[in-house]
Amino acid sequence: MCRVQSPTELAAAIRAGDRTALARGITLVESRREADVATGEALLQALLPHAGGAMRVGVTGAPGVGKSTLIEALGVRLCAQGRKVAVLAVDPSSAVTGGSILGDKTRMTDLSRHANAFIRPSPGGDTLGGVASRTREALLLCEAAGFDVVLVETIGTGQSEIAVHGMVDFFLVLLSPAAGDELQGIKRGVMELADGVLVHKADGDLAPAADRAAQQCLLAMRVLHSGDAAPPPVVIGSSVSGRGLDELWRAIEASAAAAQASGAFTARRSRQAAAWLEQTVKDRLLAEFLGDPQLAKALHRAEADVAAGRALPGAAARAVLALRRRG
Ligand SMILES: Nc1nc2c(ncn2[C@@H]2O[C@H](COP(=O)(O)OP(=O)(O)OP(=O)(O)O)[C@@H](O)[C@H]2O)c(=O)[nH]1
Ligand SMILES: [Mg+2]
Repeated sequence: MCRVQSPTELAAAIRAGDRTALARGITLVESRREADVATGEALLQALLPHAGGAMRVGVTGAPGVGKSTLIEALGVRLCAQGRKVAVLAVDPSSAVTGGSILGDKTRMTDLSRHANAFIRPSPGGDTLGGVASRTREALLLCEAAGFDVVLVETIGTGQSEIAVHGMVDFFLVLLSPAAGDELQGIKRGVMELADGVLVHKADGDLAPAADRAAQQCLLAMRVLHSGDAAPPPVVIGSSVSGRGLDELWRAIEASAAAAQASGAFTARRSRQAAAWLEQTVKDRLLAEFLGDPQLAKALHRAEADVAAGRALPGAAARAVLALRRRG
């Protein structure tokens, strides 16, 4: 039986650790139905004072590098230590299909069975901005529900990495053992964002290559962070053998402790909140703009003119925006 709950009742149930209420709350804030938007915002407002208490860790890396496997292995360890672990994902492809990646959920079977774990696949959305925004809100809800670790997996590459970096306290980049040979090819931007690197799959035949890759990565990180007191940690590990996983978590905690002591932790979260506000304003302005059929048509026409070389982008943009002011 599903009774209709007010945002206050739902907030209380979420804070009391009711998983069904948490899942329902996340569905509510993910919803784009007109009727749900105000209720979702009221729920977030009620829970915001109780959010913020988790260690937020983003996990990124090339497809197949083992992000989901690591999250599961790390998650199971943390749960066994009595931590409450939530797993979220940012999947830009779900923005296109409107669906969500369930493969990760089915793969994290051990973790999903654990009483201390909560796994939520990526929300659907119109844009990456929409998906990222909903994941942030889900993250806040998980914190209010008492989860003390939130692990966020980036699915796919590119923009989702930036989006996840903008919502976590520690951004972990996974490299494959073959990365030693390919380090040049790895996007410098992602390595610059890294708060730490795990050279993954360091087991069996891959172990020697992983050691070499870690050496090269360490050198690269020293160059990238030559102005910093210390370069981000580079750990060698395997989610299959468990090698390096405790070391990895200790490195993450040490980094968070240092950032907390220096004030960088709070400053980063403040910056992220401000950037989120700005992004939301931009997204809503654009949605509002494109929601007007006449403006959308004018924009399409302008795009065709610019593409065909009949108009200059700056002048065409000004002309389209002028229509909005008149309207
Ligand atoms: N040898 C070895 N294989 C691993 C390890 N971790 C993951 N794998 C394997 O690597 C493959 C990909 O693992 P996933 O965890 O799905 O990788 P992912 O990065 O989440 O992949 P996408 O989400 O599709 O980008 C699977 O076949 C895993 O079994 C590891 O530590 N050692
Ligand atoms: Mg995965």
